[in-house]
Amino acid sequence: MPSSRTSSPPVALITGVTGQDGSYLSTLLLDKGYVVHGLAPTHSFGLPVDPRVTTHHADLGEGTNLSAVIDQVAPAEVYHLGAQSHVKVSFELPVYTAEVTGLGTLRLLEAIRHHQARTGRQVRFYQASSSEMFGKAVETPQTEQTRFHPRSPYACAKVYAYWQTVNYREAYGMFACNGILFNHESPRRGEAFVTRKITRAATRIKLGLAHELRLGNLDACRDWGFAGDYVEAMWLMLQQNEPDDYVIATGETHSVREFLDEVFGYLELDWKKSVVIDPQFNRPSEVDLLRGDATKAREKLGWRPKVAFRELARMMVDADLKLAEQEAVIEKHR
Ligand code: F7E
Repeated sequence: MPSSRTSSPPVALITGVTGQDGSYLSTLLLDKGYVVHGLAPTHSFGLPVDPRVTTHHADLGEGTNLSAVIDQVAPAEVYHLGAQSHVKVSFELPVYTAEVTGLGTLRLLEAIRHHQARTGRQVRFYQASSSEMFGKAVETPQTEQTRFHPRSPYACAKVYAYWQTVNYREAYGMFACNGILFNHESPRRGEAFVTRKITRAATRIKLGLAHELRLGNLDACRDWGFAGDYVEAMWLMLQQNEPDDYVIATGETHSVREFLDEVFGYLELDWKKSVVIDPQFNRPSEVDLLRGDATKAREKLGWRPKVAFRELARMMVDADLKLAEQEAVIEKHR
């Protein structure tokens, strides 16, 4: 495999290391014997980083510091996961989202291109592309061939970053891949995303710590997989002989309502008694239905999702129940 060509351990750099995917990917790479470096913005309030990861504070909004980190770390592989990744927030901060999620990718690609030119060393690049690029999807299921129709400033920024990644591959022969990942969740998912918002609230309701859950559109359908499975696909893409783009998905779609059924049902609760529909959580333009076809990843990477919808929902509930129990103890001693 390319990463183990030399006898010294391979070096990887992960942007967005404090996020859900950064956290799972750090563990995966450390377990494989990599030396892992992570990029975290100075203002990050993300997850704790594994102490074996060397963290660098650099910002995707500024190119000079990215170049300095690339030169210092000299990574064999860069996993670009950093972004302003919340779709609803991108409607409120469209320019910031374009700067970080769109231009941030270009800044990083430029830093890598110059580093390669100076040192003659190849850097393999993974771009966290998103199913949101399909947006108002022209066909279902979506594949690598499906035309993009982005429906948010976030999705537009991701389309830009996708094409820059393809362009650097074609123009400069860079080993650059797009992983078009459909929604992927876990107990480490941020609480502003709908799955985790639901599992946090439902478990708190179960223990009497909360009584209400305010949500937007319950009819939206997503192809939800487990983040731990998806980071493995990222790594596999960078171990191939040729760079390419891959859809990563489960092939199943479920509505937010179905996720509520699953979570509250598992807790033996009726969500209709607690959920309040609140228009403030609606988006100006919604993505109604996403379902991915990961045939190419299965055939070329040998990748398959291991965790199914029900198992994923239950895994998240079990973890959040423990969190809620701790909160209940603190509450009791107040
Ligand atoms: O929303 C609906 C909402 O914010 C899912 C990001 O990781 O995956 C994620 O984007 C659906 C939407 O994820 C609430 O309208 C209803 O239809 O969990 P979400 P997302 O927008 O699909 C893709 C692949 C990415 O790349 C993104 O970075 O749920 N929904 N009520 C709600 N959503 C939220 N957040 N909060 C609600 O109260």
